[in-house]
Amino acid sequence: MASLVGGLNTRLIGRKILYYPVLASTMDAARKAALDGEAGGTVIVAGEQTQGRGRLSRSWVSPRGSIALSIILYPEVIYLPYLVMITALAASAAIEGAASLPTAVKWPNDLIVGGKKVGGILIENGWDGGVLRFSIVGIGINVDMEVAAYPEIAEIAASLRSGGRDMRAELIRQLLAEFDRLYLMLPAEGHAIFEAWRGRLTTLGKAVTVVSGDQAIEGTAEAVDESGALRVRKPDGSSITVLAGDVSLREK
Ligand code: BT5
Repeated sequence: MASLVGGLNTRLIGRKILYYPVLASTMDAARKAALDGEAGGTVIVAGEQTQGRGRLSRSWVSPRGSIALSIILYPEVIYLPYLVMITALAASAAIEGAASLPTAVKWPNDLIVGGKKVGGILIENGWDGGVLRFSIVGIGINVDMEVAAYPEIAEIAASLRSGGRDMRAELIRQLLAEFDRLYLMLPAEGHAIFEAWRGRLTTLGKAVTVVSGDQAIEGTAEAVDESGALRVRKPDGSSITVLAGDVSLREK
């Protein structure tokens, strides 16, 4: 992991990086570490995950070579809406920097290259009564993954290609550096972060289907607000506001 830490000159994020060749999920390892009082900004990296997960108990394909990491944070509650925005901005900038590929963000948490999903973001918070104890920010990015080998995602996913160099380390370095920079701008610069995130979204103006449980609602993605929620205008003129944790979105 020395090559990962080398050159990383951050103030908070990645001051400590713990690398595990195999984990069930970096989310669980990070949660346990947070409960044990691990320092804020510590990053848990897995060489591969055997039970990587997405939102709503979906599974995340996370073989060797891909990026799977979780960042332990102890944020103020008012920071929470910005975490997914910061993560999306940092990850997309890092993909553009390390892989030289234009990267978009599909609301709420998909990293998109060439119209396909190359990465995803998962944020889990630890609450104690009404008190926020910690947040775990998880990021998965496909590197040198043979997407066709995984039928369940073959149609929707894509992978970055390292071309023999250590792209994974470079990408993680850039991601953590940018995350550090943005996170330390909170709370004062929250609005600027929101504006930058909104500018990266491919979703706005598109026809979408919002899927929640067995319900599917069609409409046009109209706007996002600073809480991160998406407003969808339905054909009858009424609108609904949906929160990131709860729904899937299909863009047409
Ligand atoms: C996400 O969930 O996109 C969040 C993924 C977060 C993964 C990271 S890896 C490090 C940390 N540790 C973990 O255990 N998780 C985090 P969601 O929006 O629910 O999307 C999940 C859906 O994406 C699945 O149902 C599949 O359709 C698809 N999918 C699964 N694996 C994929 C992959 N490797 N690439 C692209 N799409 C994938």
